[in-house]
Amino acid sequence: MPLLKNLAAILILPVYALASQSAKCLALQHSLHLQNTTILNVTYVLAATNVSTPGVCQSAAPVTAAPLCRVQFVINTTSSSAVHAEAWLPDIWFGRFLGLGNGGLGGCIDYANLDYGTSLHFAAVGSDNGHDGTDGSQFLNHPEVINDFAFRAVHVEAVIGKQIVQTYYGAAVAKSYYLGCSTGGRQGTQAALRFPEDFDGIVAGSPATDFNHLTIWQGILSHYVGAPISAAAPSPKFLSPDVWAIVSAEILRQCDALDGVVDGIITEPDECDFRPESIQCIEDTSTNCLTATQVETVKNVFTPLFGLQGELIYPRYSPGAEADPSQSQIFGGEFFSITENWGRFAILNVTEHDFSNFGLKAVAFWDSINPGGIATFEGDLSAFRNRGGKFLTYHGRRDPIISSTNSKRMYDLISHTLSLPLLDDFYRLFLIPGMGHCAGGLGPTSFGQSNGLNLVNDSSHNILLAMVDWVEGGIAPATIIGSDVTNATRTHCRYPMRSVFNGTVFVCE
Ligand SMILES: *[C@@H]1O[C@H](CO)[C@@H](O)[C@H](O)[C@H]1NC(C)=O
Ligand SMILES: *[C@@H]1O[C@H](CO)[C@@H](O)[C@H](O)[C@H]1NC(C)=O
Ligand SMILES: *[C@@H]1O[C@H](CO)[C@@H](O)[C@H](O)[C@H]1NC(C)=O
Ligand SMILES: *[C@@H]1O[C@H](CO)[C@@H](O)[C@H](O)[C@H]1NC(C)=O
Ligand SMILES: *[C@@H]1O[C@H](CO)[C@@H](O)[C@H](O)[C@H]1NC(C)=O
Ligand SMILES: *[C@@H]1O[C@H](CO)[C@@H](O)[C@H](O)[C@H]1NC(C)=O
Ligand SMILES: *[C@@H]1O[C@H](CO)[C@@H](O)[C@H](O)[C@H]1NC(C)=O
Ligand SMILES: *[C@@H]1O[C@H](CO)[C@@H](O)[C@H](O)[C@H]1NC(C)=O
Ligand SMILES: [Ca+2]
Repeated sequence: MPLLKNLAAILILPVYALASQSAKCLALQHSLHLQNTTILNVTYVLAATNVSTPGVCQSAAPVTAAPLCRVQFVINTTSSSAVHAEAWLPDIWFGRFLGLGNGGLGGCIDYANLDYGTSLHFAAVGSDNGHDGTDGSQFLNHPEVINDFAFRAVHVEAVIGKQIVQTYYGAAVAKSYYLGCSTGGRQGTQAALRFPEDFDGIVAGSPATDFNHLTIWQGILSHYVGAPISAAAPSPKFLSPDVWAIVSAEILRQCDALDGVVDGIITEPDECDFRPESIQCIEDTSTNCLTATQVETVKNVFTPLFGLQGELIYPRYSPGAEADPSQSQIFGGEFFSITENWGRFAILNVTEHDFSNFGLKAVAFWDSINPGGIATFEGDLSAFRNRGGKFLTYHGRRDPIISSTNSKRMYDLISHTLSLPLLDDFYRLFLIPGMGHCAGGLGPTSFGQSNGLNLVNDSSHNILLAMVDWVEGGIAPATIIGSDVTNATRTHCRYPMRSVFNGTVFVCE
């Protein structure tokens, strides 16, 4: 990586000066005077260890990239809201800032990627997204806590984080990056839309964009299988894991070979026109088949969600994604928890609510409230593009929580809004066949999108390093190569190119 080496030569700190570095770190406790901000603790982490962590999310986190300076702080965003955050500042710093996102409705500092970012010599900052915990209970009657979650936490993390970095190293941040997935993907998109100056390069995966519609769709999917299911009165709409396995086998029988390779991966699920009638029981006594009611459930799941006026609310669930174990979050029999939490605590402002009649009526109502402007479904990225910002996004085609088809829809919205047929000069979407939600799944799906997933440390295989090359060297990634634990690889394509089997390997056309 020539770029990394060049920057290193300029900005590397003298590692022999550990004692003075430690003193410089600890001095931050008193030397930092930042708007609305209280420094809670400063520690110099001398060698790889596990540090204890505040809050309810986890109790400890590994630090592998020591020595580094750990700064814990809180930013009062208003008189009724605050963002807790940590800056991890490695001794060997390449001049880069890395802001991190969150997941679900949390509330949890992304310690894994603080470790990842610092291991690549970024000064990394992560926040609790304005509340402590894994759910949305703290949104109740706290609109400013919702605002932190919807758009503000990542912004103050960038503004205050960069000031801490500058004070510590005595040099301004050279380039600023963002990394996040799922809710983190939505946060990165929101940053580009609302705070285009905050980041030079944004890596925003599997984004929860069009958030209100996404959560409504997830809730309606739960209803398709009869959720909430009670043991006393099981719903005939419900599919047990065994029955889902019959569905998945039939989906592969009908669609696996469409891409030319029978490998369990459906490269383009939007081309899979799945017909569940073939597995409907012929007689009530049949086994290894679905009842007519279950066939109806399955058809509903794999149909896009249309509104009361026939308008598209959200794309369909991807055939193949139902085989990912995390599908049980939506199809396991409970009403989807994020929809329930968001509905109760941010939309309706109640502690209890019966969601058994939840349906399309929610669309107009949730759209009208759109707490904190959470929707994140606008196409005007002109300010971000004009200031030279670069955006990389990716989405697993076997994502069991957020449909990857929505990332195509987002691309098309931006393309339409900016009147650009291709967004290649600043925005690239990589579709990842076989990948589940943010990572894992089937096939070579590791490409540096998160800690532990960069099996090969170079920019052709690592999307964060690819972003560095784009921002600092003007070299945009044409493809991204995924790896798996056996070091098998697959070249992933950017939309609207397609991944096509040429008789030997998949190539992008
Ligand atoms: C990746 O390579 C860079 C130099 O090219 C090196 O500084 C860094 O430590 C490597 N990171 C990992 C995780 O191997
Ligand atoms: C932040 O708010 C807390 C609670 O209201 C208050 O005690 C603290 O002084 C505030 N800190 C700053 C820096 O404004
Ligand atoms: C600051 O961090 C150190 C090291 O983790 C810990 O021992 C100490 O209790 C912390 N202090 C506060 C005020 O949290
Ligand atoms: C951190 O904790 C993990 C899990 O308990 C352990 O495997 C690892 O060795 C620890 N790392 C260090 C450096 O102590
Ligand atoms: C500090 O708080 C005030 C309002 O409480 C806000 O207007 C201002 O933007 C905040 N500054 C930062 C850096 O967050
Ligand atoms: C719930 O509270 C939010 C502010 O937190 C407000 O925008 C919304 O209108 C309220 N919902 C209802 C149903 O009143
Ligand atoms: C994969 O490649 C890495 C880096 O070249 C190597 O360290 C590792 O042993 C390889 N793993 C396998 C299973 O071959
Ligand atoms: C398929 O693509 C690979 C990689 O570009 C190339 O090496 C190979 O020759 C191609 N095979 C055919 C049959 O075109
Ligand atoms: Ca296939």
